[in-house]
Amino acid sequence: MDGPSEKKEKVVKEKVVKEKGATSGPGGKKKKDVKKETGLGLSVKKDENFGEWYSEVCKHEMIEYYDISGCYILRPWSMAIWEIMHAFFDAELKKMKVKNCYFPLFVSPGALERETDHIEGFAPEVAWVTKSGKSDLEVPLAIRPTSETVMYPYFSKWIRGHRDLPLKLNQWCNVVRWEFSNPTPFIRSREFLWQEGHTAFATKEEADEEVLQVLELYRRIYEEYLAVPIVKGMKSENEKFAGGLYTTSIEAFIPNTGRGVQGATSHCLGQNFAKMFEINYENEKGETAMVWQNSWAYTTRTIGVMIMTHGDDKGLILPPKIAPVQVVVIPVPYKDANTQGIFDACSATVSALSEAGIRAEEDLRDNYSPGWKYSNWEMKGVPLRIEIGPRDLENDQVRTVRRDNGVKEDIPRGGLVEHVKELLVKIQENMFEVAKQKREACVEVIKTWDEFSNALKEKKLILAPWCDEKEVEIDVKGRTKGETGAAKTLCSPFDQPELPEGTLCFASGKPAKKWTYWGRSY
Ligand code: 87F
Repeated sequence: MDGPSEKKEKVVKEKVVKEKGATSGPGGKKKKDVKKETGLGLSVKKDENFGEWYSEVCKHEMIEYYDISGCYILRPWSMAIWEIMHAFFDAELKKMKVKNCYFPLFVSPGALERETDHIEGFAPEVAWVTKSGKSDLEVPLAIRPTSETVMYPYFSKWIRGHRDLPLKLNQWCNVVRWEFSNPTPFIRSREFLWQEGHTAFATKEEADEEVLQVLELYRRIYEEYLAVPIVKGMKSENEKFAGGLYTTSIEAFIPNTGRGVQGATSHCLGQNFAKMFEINYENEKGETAMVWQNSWAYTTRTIGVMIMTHGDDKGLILPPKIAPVQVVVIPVPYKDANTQGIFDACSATVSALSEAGIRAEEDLRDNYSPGWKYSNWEMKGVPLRIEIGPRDLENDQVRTVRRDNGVKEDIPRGGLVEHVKELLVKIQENMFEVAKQKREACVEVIKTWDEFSNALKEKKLILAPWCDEKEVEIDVKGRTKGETGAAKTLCSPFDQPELPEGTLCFASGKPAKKWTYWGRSY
């Protein structure tokens, strides 16, 4: 259903002239560059050069690279995805009676150093402001890498009696961690957006319950919204947040690179911070008691995991539930056709869909051919395209084209809204199922060191019986160190397969205590 080809050619030329004027001096552009600038297709395939593929997909309206390494501009298309996740999660937090707040960006050295144990390992990543204008600041200020040391002095001030508990706060903000390893848009950036929840309870039981309640919300973001399958589990001693008691996480897996990726974490901090920051209260018996605390976060990394999971050689594929535009309606006029009639049918379709709560948009631009528009919206990942041409107008129908599997259907215009609703649900489910099957195909259950080494070479998500000893994990890390990073534990899944009596640890030969996922990771 492409439009006339001369028109497409003309558009290509116009775009190139514009770009040339804006970005380069005299002299022609190479053919590949022309292709890129027009937005028609990617220059590399996902399976051939994953890194370059990912960067090209991100650069298509999600991200703009910035002149500071590791910092990226989130363009409206990715910001809109973040906002949809924000709306879901924020509403859930309100149901849990968590209150939003905002603490300052800057941390005084005194506050930061008050808690040395957990900060120690992270110190090289803390960015500092040392000057205002040309003069040195009297006291340099840290930029928050996380807000424990910012918030907890005030928890100590605000919590006095048992009636002040539980205290459940959340903030949506940016944080800065001056990473040195390989920056990647969304996945590892020096500044990123997140929500950080910090809560305090009278009892450990309440804290334990909330850890899992929040982890379940994180699972829902990944599985129900982003259509990314995850594993819920417990972090090892070596991988948990050092300042806390235990860390739970959800873990995703990227088949193309064979790497695990931590999707979000929910920590029980125990009473460690309460001790350091003197967060005490008077209990019902009039005695002084210490609070139990949790903290939990998910970040804009979610978007990167989703892109990596679903994208294909045509670009992004967005699950309907997080797509800023769920349906794009494109007119396909021919020279002698009733162009106005087609345009009106497009607008009427968008109105009907919008009224039903579907995020729909029309693309009536007259300086792009239908074919160019198809590619452009495919690249942006819009889950469903509706085409309306002269024949469709005549037959009172539209053509739907699914982004996830390319399936085309001609649908009568009566009943379209219901049909589109169903299609969006099907696309969402199919994307999750396909992603799950791809991940399942990567899981390898191993019993011995040799099997482990081979599975690692084959980029598998490894499930292994383990003795759960910190030294053994450190040893495995040492033995697998290479250019692509060492293997480590991802998590011990809550959903444990049976561990027969006498099963031995794959790495130490000691009795195994649990099944644990291992792999290289982001
Ligand atoms: C980098 C620099 C300084 C991670 C850091 O996961 C400090 C830190 O404390 C740091 N990188 N962390 C751990 C963050 C733990 C915790 N904070 C609240 C969370 C959830 C949200």
